Amino acid sequence: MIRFLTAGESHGKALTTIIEGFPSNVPLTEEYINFHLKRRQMGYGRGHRMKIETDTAEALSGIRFEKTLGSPISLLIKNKDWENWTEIMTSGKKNSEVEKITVPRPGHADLVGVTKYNYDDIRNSIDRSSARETAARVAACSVARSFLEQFNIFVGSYVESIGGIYSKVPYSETLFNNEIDLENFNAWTLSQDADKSEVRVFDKDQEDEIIKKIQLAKKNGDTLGGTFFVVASGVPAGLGSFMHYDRKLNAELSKSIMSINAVKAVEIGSGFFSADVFGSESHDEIIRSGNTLSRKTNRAGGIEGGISTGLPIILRAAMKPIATLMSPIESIDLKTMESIISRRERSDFVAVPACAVIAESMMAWTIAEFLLEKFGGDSLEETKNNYTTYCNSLFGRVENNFNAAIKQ
Ligand code: EPS
Repeated sequence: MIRFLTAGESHGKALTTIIEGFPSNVPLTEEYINFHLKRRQMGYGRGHRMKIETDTAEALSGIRFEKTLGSPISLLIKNKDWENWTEIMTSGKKNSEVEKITVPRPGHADLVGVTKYNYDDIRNSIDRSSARETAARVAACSVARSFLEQFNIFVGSYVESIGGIYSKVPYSETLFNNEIDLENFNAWTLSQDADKSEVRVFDKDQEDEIIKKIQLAKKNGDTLGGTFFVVASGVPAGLGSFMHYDRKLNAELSKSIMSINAVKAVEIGSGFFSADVFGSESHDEIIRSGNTLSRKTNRAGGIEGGISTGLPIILRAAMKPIATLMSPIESIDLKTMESIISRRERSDFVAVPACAVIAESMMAWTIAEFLLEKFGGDSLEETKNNYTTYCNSLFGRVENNFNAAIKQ
């Protein structure tokens, strides 16, 4: 029902996105989009490019008087760096002085790109496969975020580890054990806290250790990856389905996070841990909480049978180290087919904090997709009516269908 496309090369004129399918009357401003774009640019260990750019989206269509029109929304993010690349990235004639890149960086999309697209210059691979494209995604997904906020659905994230440095007090336990005030929990507060740290962690000692490790990586011309959590609160029970593989919320969420550059693993709830323990230690006991049904714990990460349970959605992902190394490793020069030390290219040393922000955006998009699939609507008001009717009858339905004799 909703979709977006992005276009743009990292060192081209601009990035653009077209977003289609959102109902009318969703509040949306350029400031709101730019706020999230700015968050994507932050984090200790980013490269020089982030000093050049101040990513801002210009709304070209689909928004009037700070509300969506229901028409396609198009956004433009200009690349300030373009002025330094006009010769190299021109859509016009090639200047014979522009050198071809012939040495692929291990771990990047350079070699697979030239092989698949029959390029004679690795620059063609580099520029579209660059994580710069995620700026357009964050802009596009801001529409989904703003839409979800109308339903009290919030998404937040924090970094769990960088370079193998974890906190001694893992916050994820609080989430899995439901040690939060579920009624009032707002996942955005996780981001608000995380954003106070240069590496988006909650633990000051861990932050210090991580920064030291990033400094070491920089000194050695090396890079680091890490893990992060993305959490959504306020998601009603009943999004997704077990009826078919591509209707499962967990499957689609994994796909959207896996689509982010350098993400190599995604886990829902206590994922890999649950593979090591007894069922009795893994599953969440069902309890009555007031007039609703809930779970004692949330190891399932808010999804059972591909359907949201009404508890926070908890997703964890791993990002591999950035592939561009300032002390490069071995590769092959495609011009000579001889072994050679790979080439340098300006890049980040660490981008895990930014990756978590991008993952928030992608999670928001996927949840918005499922919400709209379930509740439909051409205007925000229509979607809200459908949503409210459903939510009001949600738990009454179980009681009625099973003739529950409720002991007060
Ligand atoms: C990025 C822009 C890029 C890189 C980084 C992310 O800018 P440039 O290539 O001009 O330095 O800093 O891209 C990668 C890490 C990558 O591997 O492609 C951005 O806007 O996020």
